[in-house]
Amino acid sequence: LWLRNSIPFARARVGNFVQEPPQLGNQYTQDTLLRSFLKRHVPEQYLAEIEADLERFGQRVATDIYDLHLRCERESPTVEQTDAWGQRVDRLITSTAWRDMHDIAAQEGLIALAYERNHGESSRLYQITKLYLYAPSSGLYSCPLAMADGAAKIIEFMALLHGVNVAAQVMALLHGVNVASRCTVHGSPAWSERGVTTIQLSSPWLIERAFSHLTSRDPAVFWTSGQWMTEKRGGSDVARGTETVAIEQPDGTYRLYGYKWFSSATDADMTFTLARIADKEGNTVEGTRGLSLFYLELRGPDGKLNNIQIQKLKNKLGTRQLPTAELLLDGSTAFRGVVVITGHQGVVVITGHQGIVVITGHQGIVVITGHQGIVVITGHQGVVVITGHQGIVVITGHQGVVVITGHQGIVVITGHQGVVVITGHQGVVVNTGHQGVVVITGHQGVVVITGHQGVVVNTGHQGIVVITGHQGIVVITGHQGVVVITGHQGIVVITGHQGVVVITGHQGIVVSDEGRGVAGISNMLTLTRLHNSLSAASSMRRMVNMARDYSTRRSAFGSVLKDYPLHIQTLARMEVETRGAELLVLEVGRLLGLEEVGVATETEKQLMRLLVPVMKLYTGKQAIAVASEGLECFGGQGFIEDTGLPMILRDAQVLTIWEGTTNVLSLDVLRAMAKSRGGVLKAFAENVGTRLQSAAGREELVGSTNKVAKGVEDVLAFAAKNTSILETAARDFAFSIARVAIGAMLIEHAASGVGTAQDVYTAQRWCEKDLVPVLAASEANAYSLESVMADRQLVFDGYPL
Ligand code: UCC
Ligand code: FAD
Repeated sequence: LWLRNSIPFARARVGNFVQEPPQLGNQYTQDTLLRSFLKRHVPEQYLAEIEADLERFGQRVATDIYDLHLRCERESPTVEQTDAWGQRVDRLITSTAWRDMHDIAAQEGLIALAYERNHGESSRLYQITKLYLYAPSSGLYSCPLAMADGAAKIIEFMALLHGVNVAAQVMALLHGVNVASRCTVHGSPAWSERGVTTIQLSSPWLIERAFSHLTSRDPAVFWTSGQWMTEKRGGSDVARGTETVAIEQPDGTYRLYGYKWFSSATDADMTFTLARIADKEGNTVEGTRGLSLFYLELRGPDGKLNNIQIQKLKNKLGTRQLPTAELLLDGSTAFRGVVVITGHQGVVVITGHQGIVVITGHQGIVVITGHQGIVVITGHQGVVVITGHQGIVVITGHQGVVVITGHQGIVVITGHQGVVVITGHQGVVVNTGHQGVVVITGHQGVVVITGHQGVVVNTGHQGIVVITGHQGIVVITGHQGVVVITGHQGIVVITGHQGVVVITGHQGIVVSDEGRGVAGISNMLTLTRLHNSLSAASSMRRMVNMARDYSTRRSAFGSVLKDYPLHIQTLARMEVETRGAELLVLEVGRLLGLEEVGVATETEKQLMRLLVPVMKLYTGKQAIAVASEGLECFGGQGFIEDTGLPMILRDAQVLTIWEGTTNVLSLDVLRAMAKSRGGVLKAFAENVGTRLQSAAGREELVGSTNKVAKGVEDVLAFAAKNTSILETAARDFAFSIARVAIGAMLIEHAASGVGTAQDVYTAQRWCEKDLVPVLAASEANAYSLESVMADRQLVFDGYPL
């Protein structure tokens, strides 16, 4: 008996020692670089509020959100293709944890923050920082959020084009004069003083009411987006890979037929995708010129898929939390034009539009005439007049007067507290059953009227909006003035406006003109690549934080790990990599924020075009290396799935593949150089110079500064001298830009008012690297024709080619 009780390994007893697991602390307060970066860049007026939110959120991502994160991996999605009776249903089953992530994303404003612009030029940085904290605890919900952000960006982007003054047009419209004529006169001071914003746009494509959903903070309203580019033939080379065809329908919509080989957002509400428009004979244009961009919603109001079949969910190395599927598009309805107007206080007049109109939270007058499509108006307080309409009208939560005449379609009016007049309809009227005038007053319920031909007018506003001949998307939010849009064929997004906006006769830059699909989706790529990089940097940060904590809890050979200089050196090297990636991502996020509020310089815009692919390709590689090294810091436990650690490495592996592989992004760097005729490199050199200049006189940084200065010279000289081999050298060249750029940023940060001794040390360590690997490889003759041939022979040695 004595023996049985005293031996700790008998029966159910497995020994007394239990290793303390690593603990997650507050992910914001523990991140000194993140805090000092914000302190350096966020104006005083916003800093305290942002910091308080991040500190609260930094705790959440280490506690309740982290628990959901682990559950998302354990309860990965499945698909039920048929019901019990064999009926094809393609039901995607996701975990409650995954769906909770959706709600949290909305409530925390993880997309909204960037578009509300409540924090000026720091709005985007604030959002990026919050996402940075969130990503490693997101159960990969960061992925649908990336695409939602990219989709919102596509829509918003359309607002930045040419200036057009239209004072005369505004007055003409106000006085009922024909407004269809074009006007491209630039702004007169009189109107500028009154806050006139003029925008000229184009692009003959329809879209939907996505923007307000994508940027909502209400979980019931918030949408995520997909991004369907990859098909079986190719994901990098979409120009040759895309086989999906789009067939135009008599109502102006399109039906898409194709096979999307990877869809990581099968539970998304909407998506942007590429297809080739077939002409009447069924012919399509090959190559990139044949690709157009389409908007589609995945499910109808009944929840049924939009003629989409989920063929299967992919069996993946990582990202198992994500419902990545192969999708058959079998006549999915897609659109090429949408008008979205939210939070407006004025008059809206929309005429001759062919698409979808969504107006929410409006306080004013809306007039829509000659429209052929769908109109949705919610939360309106004013007058709505719809005439000559051929489609569907839905009006909810209205408090005012609605007049609908000559309509041939469906009208649904709910929650109305005012007067509704519907005249001249030629169809079915539910609730009234007449064929003449319908007047409904003091109604507080639902009115459904079908088969009419109508229009919409609203009052109670503080201004005027007129939109005519539109074929695209218009989003106007927070407006207090006059907006006139005529002859539009594209997307317009106007937010936080307090003046006059006139958009007229635009046919300039296009997001999705026929054949401009790749250029159209490139805005989305910029955003998703930024998200990819912030996920890379933050997964490195998470790994380092966990390994650092573990080093204080784990003992070996008689000491805790933290007391072994060799182990600390390993952690320190990981920390330097992490800080480099983190700073690069924060800088690009900051630059994007400047661009979005219109204060970025031309140099900064050029720099961003260069740094986005560089950042994406470089941080992806770093993330894999740090995740791998990090797992080793936990010894055998790092290999055990239940710890939640191996998933960091498995998920990091995708960061270099999706959103463009390393080589493809290296080639994108060359594309950016070619398109800007070297402008991006010039901007890069100028920017590095400015950063280094800020460290002038800092003795301890002189060595590092000299190395980076030499590095930028070498990069420029290499590009100038080696144009013929640049493609072969593209990867090393892009790595060189990344290392030099990060070096300059680390030096600048160390030398700034917030820099610490650790920042100086990080900069020094970083600059000890080979900053320009392309030079060493070139000196070793790596890009010569002989080497290319030798590489080929080596690779295929023993292989029957
Ligand atoms: O993988 C995907 C989703 C994964 C899940 C989401 C993860 C988000 C992060 C989450 C973190 C947890 S979606 C699939 C992503 N696929 C790609 O990234 C495709 C990679 N391949 C490329 O990037 C290629 O370089 C292509 C597709 C862009 C090449 O197409 P083309 O048509 O052959 O290229 P062109 O002819 O050179 O360019 C066509 C136009 C040009 O405009 P113009 O004619 O005005 O000069 C280009 O300048 O597109 C323009 N363009 C760009 N513009 C091309 N790339 C860009 C760019 N990056 N920025 C601006
Ligand atoms: P390929 O183009 O076949 O590339 C193979 C190799 O060739 C790569 O190493 C590449 O770098 C190299 N290569 C290609 N061209 C060149 C060249 N010119 N010079 C030198 N090297 C070259 N796609 C979507 O559209 N939507 C999604 O939601 C989505 N989700 C995904 C989820 C996961 C988990 C994964 C793994 C992928 C997803 N993808 C998605 C697809 C992804 O974007 C593509 O796989 C990726 O862009 C690469 O394309 P590919 O598979 O055709 O590779």
